Amino acid sequence: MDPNPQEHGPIPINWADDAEDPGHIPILDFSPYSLLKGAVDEDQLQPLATQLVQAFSTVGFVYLRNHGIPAALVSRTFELADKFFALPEEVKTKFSRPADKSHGWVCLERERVTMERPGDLKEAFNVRPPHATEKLWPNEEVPEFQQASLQLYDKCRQLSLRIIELMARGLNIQDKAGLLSMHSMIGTGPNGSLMRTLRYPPVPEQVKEGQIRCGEHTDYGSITLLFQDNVAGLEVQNCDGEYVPAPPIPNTVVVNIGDLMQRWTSDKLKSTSHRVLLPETEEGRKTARRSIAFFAHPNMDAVITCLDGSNKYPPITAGEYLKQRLTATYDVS
Ligand SMILES: O=C(O)CCC(=O)C(=O)O
Repeated sequence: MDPNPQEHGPIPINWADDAEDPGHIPILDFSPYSLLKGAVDEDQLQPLATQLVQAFSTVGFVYLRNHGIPAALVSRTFELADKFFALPEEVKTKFSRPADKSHGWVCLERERVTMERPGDLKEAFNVRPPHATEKLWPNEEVPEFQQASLQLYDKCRQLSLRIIELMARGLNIQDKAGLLSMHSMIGTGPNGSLMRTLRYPPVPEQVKEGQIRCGEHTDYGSITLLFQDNVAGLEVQNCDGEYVPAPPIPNTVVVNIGDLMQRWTSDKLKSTSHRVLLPETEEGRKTARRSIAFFAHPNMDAVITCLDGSNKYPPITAGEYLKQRLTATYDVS
């Protein structure tokens, strides 16, 4: 495997031009490349790769079944995150995300993912192993949270790499190993990949004008994995630009393309806008919603150069791109 493929110029790519607009979010069976699968049957991977690229080049989102991340680990992480979020504000503050790091607690309304709206009605606990010091884990208050979070982070890392590998196959990228090696430091080194447990509390009596649970946005990186609890709310823009529900489907993970991957593939794969509105019913407004998102990013020093050699976008390092996007999200004053 070439450790620095980005130094060797664009990776050749042959685009398939026959993708159809499915008009909804496809649900794909990932069992041929499940994390639980011992021996992989290569013949079964190509159809899955084609379906993935078809979905990502149209709606930009898929649901995957049979992905191999244990449901029990996801539920356990949700439960432990609930315990953390239930702690008093002054305790959670001890674990606040430092300004120069991505790991730690992010309080309600701290993030504004769209400039047109006030801060989101959500709180989050970010997990970014290279930025996590022991002091930033609530090990006394919620003893197993760190272990479960790190286990889930690693499963998400493994699944993301399998998805990226299949995308490279589906796109006919010759140097598939090169694309993968640009994600080699997820969780271990200079790489912006982040997992976050999210909690959208019951909607307060007073909300600011235009305030919702998570404003319209696209994700920044390569791909995102999203586990939803059983409370609806996620909406995804369809090919006509309308937001349509992406409801929770048990034992699936939602996967979508991020902006950097769209740029990398010269807009072949779509980074689609999504949001979480406030529930309309009184019952819904009293109910909290939870999700866990894993944002897979390339290594910070990976130079993102259009894979088709088109130079549609100038090369940029993943690190510089992430810095620009994070500054826009957090500098809300
Ligand atoms: O909670 C959700 O369903 C969506 C979260 C999301 O889009 C994000 O955190 O970027």
